[in-house]
Amino acid sequence: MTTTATPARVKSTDLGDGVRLLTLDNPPVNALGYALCGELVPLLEAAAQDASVNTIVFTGANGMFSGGADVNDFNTPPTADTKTVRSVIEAMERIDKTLVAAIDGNALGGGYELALACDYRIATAKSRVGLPEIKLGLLPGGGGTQRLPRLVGAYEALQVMLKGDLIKAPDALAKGMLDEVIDADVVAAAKKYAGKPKRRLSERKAELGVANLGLFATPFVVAQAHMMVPPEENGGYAAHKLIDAVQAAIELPFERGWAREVRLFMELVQSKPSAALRHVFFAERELSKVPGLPKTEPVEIKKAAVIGAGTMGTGIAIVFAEAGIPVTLIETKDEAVEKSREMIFGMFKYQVDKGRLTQEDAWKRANSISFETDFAELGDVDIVVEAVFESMPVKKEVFAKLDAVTKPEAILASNTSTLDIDEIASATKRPDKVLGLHFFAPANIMKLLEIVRGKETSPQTLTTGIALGKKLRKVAVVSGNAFGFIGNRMLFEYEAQAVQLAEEGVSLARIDRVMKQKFGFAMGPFAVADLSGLDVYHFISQSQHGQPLGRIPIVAKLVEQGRLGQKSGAGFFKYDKAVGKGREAIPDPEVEQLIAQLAKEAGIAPNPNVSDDEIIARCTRALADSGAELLRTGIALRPGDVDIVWIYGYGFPPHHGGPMHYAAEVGYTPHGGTTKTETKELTHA
Ligand code: T1G
Repeated sequence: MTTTATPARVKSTDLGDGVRLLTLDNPPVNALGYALCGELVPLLEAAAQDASVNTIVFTGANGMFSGGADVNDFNTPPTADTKTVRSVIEAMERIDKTLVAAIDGNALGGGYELALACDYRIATAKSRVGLPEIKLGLLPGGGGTQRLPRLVGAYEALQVMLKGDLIKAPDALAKGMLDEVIDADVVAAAKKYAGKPKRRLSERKAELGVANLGLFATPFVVAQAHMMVPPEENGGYAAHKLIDAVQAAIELPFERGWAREVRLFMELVQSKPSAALRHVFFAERELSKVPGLPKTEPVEIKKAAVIGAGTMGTGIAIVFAEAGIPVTLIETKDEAVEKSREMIFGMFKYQVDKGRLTQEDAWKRANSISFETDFAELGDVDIVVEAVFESMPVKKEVFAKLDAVTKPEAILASNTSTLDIDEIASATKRPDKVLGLHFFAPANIMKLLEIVRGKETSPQTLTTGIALGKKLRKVAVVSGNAFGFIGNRMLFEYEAQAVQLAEEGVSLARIDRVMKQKFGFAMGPFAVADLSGLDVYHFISQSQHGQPLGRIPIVAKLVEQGRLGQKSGAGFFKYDKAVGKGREAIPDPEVEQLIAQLAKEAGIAPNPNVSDDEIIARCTRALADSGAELLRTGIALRPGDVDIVWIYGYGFPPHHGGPMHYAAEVGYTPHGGTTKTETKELTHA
């Protein structure tokens, strides 16, 4: 039986003049997995023994240097003889020859740590370097916490590693993270360093890198850093360990600092926050894989249109413009057009002020948004996104008109957040070209996009929606067509549970404080309700045969009193323009009394002394039960999809991994559902 040998993951070639080139070749990102490291260490040892070699150059194939260690490996702890990134870097440290990193593409995590173990680092201008391990709940475990402070100073190193950003080569050069940035063949440029003197960072002392504060420098900088990051139990676990590792780089000899890094890394890699963040990393990359979706080419979107220049419609138009897709905004009311123009130019001016866009690019993008009043102008657009009032008759009228004026292959999308895509599609002769594109407000800021597949949405239309989501730089999740799709369906259950706790006598402020400060949500449930608008909840419960949020009609009562939330100055909480610009939630005794009275009338037994943990359990179980129902009915494809919706759309703390991951982590099995990874064909409830 012929065994096909696995292609080598590291290619070794001699460039002459004593230079050996080692090329990392492990598509798609040259991840430094155990297997690759197992090939690399012997090649390093061979080069070290080879008297004809005086310099080793490292580079990467596949347009990439290396995306770092293979994140999959962290679930299988290495055995004594497994070769890891650390083994590679220790082998490099022992080599008494010149080591040069020739970077073309991304050099991240262990990839950049490999470069740090070299004597010289050269990169092409398009390359990016960085140590993003913090985003996985880890710290650089290949010597990065010890070498980077020795290269750029501890203060700068902390900024780089605590943010975990990918740094463009010119900026990295300015920081001292690279020695040269070129726009030519980086391996040829690296050859020029052949035979140059060794200069290992492990032999240097780490400077603090801030204005000399004398004796108090290190304790002061370390204490400052600890204060700047969230508490360990609330998303800051890895950050505090990272700071400890950098403190060791300042205070201890290299070998002892390295040993401390190894110990702290092992703690983190086995931690729940890191398991959660690694789950999020892979779940996000699964989103675009729809089981059973036939492979088709997406339709090219060269021109778009948005119907309705309200806040959402304008935000959506901005998203298209930022992706370089010209867009026509259809709006009949002059004052709406004026407001929309202001929002557009204000947004692009902000980008220029923040240095994210040049004046010229901002001008080009802003002017790629045109305004029209007549649908007749839409004859050549490739996609239309409808963003008009949330009313089925209004939407069906718009879709009928679009069906008549746009070219037959144009895709017609609705931004509806709750209405039935199939019914909307029935207003057209092209239901195969209709889908939902549910943006989250503000559309040009929020990353989440729900792509809602109707019964007759064709594979090509869905594939185009997914490709468009990527182009618009959104985190796009495919949903089946049912009330509330994924996010809002679960939000309804979550808010209902919060209301039930309030009915039992737990104060709104305490519920919000527990879910925000203790559990880590960006906002508490009642602040969220006030932000979205209680009239929206009231409208939804009316459209669900009047089912109130919770067991008492508190929302209906508040809406009756005109308490619509932040936008009306009062909702579950009060808001005062003089306090926090009218966005700070102020408890209102009137509301607490109204809830108590309604609960008494409904005969609900008071239970005000429920513990914080019980509040967290009840609210997170409501999410998991609802998510499991969406998985069981095929509205959501995978538990990871549900997790991503809630992290990106509703501020669920990423270090808890999302509602489904968190339920599995605490051992809660949702009613009638599952948290296991079961991918299903999308169905249509
Ligand atoms: N390990 C395993 N798989 C990875 C990977 C990694 N590090 N990076 C990417 N992939 C997979 C990804 O799952 C996807 O798989 C495919 O590659 C394309 O990825 C010891 C401990 C490099 C900027 O955090 O930021 O080093 O879906 O869609 O948009 O100190 O991937 O095709 O099956 O993201 O072009 C630190 C993580 C690791 C970088 C490319 N490194 N990766 O972006 O492609 S820990 C990171 C990225 C570490 C050491 C420590 C991005 C990218 P599939 P993609 P992309």
